[in-house]
Amino acid sequence: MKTKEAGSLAVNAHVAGWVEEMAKLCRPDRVVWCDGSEEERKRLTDEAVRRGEVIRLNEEKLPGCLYSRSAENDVARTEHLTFICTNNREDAGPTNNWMDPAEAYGKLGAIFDGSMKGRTMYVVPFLMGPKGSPLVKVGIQLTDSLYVVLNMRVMTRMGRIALEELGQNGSFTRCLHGKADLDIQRRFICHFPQDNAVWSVGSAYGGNALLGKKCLALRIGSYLGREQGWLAEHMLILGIESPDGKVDYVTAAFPSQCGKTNLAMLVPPPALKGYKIWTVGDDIAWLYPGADGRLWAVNPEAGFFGVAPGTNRKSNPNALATIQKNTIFTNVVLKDDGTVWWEGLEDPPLEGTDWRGRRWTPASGEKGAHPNSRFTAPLLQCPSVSPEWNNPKGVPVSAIIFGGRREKVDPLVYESFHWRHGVYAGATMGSETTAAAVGHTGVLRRDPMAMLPFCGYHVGDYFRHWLEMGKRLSNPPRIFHVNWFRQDKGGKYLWPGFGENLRVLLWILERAKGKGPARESPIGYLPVPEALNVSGLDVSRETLEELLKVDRGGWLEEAESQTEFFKKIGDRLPKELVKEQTDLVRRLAAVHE
Ligand code: GTP
Ligand code: SPV
Ligand code: MN
Repeated sequence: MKTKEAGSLAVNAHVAGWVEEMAKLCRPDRVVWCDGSEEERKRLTDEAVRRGEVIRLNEEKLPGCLYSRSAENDVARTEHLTFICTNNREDAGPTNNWMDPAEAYGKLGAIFDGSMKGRTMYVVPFLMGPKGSPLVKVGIQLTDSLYVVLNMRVMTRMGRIALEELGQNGSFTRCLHGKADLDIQRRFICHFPQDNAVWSVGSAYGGNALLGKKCLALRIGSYLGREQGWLAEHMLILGIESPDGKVDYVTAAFPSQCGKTNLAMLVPPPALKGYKIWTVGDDIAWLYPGADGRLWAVNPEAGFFGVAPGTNRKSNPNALATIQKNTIFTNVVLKDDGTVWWEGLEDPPLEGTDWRGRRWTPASGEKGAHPNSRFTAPLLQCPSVSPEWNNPKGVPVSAIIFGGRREKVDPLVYESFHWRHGVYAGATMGSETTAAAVGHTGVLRRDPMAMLPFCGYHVGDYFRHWLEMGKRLSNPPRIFHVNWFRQDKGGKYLWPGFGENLRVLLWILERAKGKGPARESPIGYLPVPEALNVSGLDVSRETLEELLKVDRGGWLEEAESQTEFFKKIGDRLPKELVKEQTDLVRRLAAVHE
């Protein structure tokens, strides 16, 4: 086996030793170190095209863009095959799958053993977070997938920059990834927070295989955050510039496929001229208490891994502009002219090749793009990218927004009474499941802070950590809850959503500044209908009232179903949250209809 150290890359002995050890296990024909250069991108792309891992798209219409199709059984995260491997089972908590670390290394080691024979092992050093940030982390991913390398290059700050940050002694997350035979029976995504390591085998799908994202930035990140006094969250970060030129920042946690990318890239409707949205991040936020007593947010990523279906010129013009070049499209329809299509983009082509690689026409009655098909694109290509996106310090947060996909009960927006009540609102979030993970869709589940699949330790300790963080902030952000997905009896969305969501954001900002009319209700503060700017909005007064109603019966049932979830958490559930729930039920009971 030859070890190639690309160009002048200086590698510390620690890194070199680990790579050698892993290469001994996986036995690739070659080891290639990635430096992140433009020359390298061209070379690896050519190689991926030659091997059929990706297809080059129409160079005129989509310059620099690639198309990829996954194995049919490998198109979404597999939560049942994802494990937290702490020494003690209790530390993984009731919401995670747990595996004993020794057993996990053994089991996965056996699958990795010799799995890269005839293949190349790429060494991908990467940074999560802006260079020089107090929170920046180095990871090194080993992988036998060129698709993964090309994606990591877009999603992270990859190559030389990461090895420089690491220097001679720094610590890094050891990320081992292999496709093996893509057999779901031999697929495991294992996290070893106590070793700062991730091993993922048998999948090439984004959340399972791009290990900087959900594995490092959220699961390992949340674990480190608890030890070090910060939070790793499944949140977008955006700036709202008002007509007077002042920019305020908010973060929002919605579960997978529940609108983070769309909100992060919002384009104000014509009636709200003068406002501008700046995108800092669309999926992950690292939050830390600043010396000024405020909460600060950093986006650890450098790209978007966004949901394709439903993205169009009207719903998300900024996303569409972002993905015109240097973008990797996965599991969408490949048109015969070398461009792409998905449900909800525009009128369908007469025919094409679907995500399974079969000839497809709109009349076939089947979806052409997989519901979880995705685009991978550089953050910097987004027309609304914030000038602060790479600021090592991050941006100060004025409001935190939680939200889910709820047909009923949850109103359009409410504000929590205080930090503890806001933590309770986040902790008890419910949302209907989507295609981002394998399993049934549309089933209501508790998804605390949108972190159910991503929290790397005991969820009760996680809630405790949130409560403690609040105490460390002399000027904490206010906490809100939104729901863009309320439906009428016919299944039609009551709220137009997308750009119109700015109307809700503006009320939130007003409230965060201690202004904005609201009425107190048992669940929190709600806008009186006049408090929302609805000029030019096609929503009747009746619908608006429905959206802002507190459904007392529904909320009592909601509290009841939260009890089930709380029971599951056991004695690590902070008492403060139980008290919040008791208080909520008491307030609801006191309302006379
Ligand atoms: P992940 O990348 O899986 O974490 O998803 P995400 O939270 O970034 O969700 P995204 O913005 O990609 O939206 C997912 C789906 O929800 C898409 O089909 C969108 O069209 C739809 N969606 C987003 N925002 C809204 C909204 O305000 N109203 C409605 N009705 N649908 C929305
Ligand atoms: C999600 O599922 O929340 C995503 C996509 O953002 S993945 O990276 O696959 O997790
Ligand atoms: Mn996500």
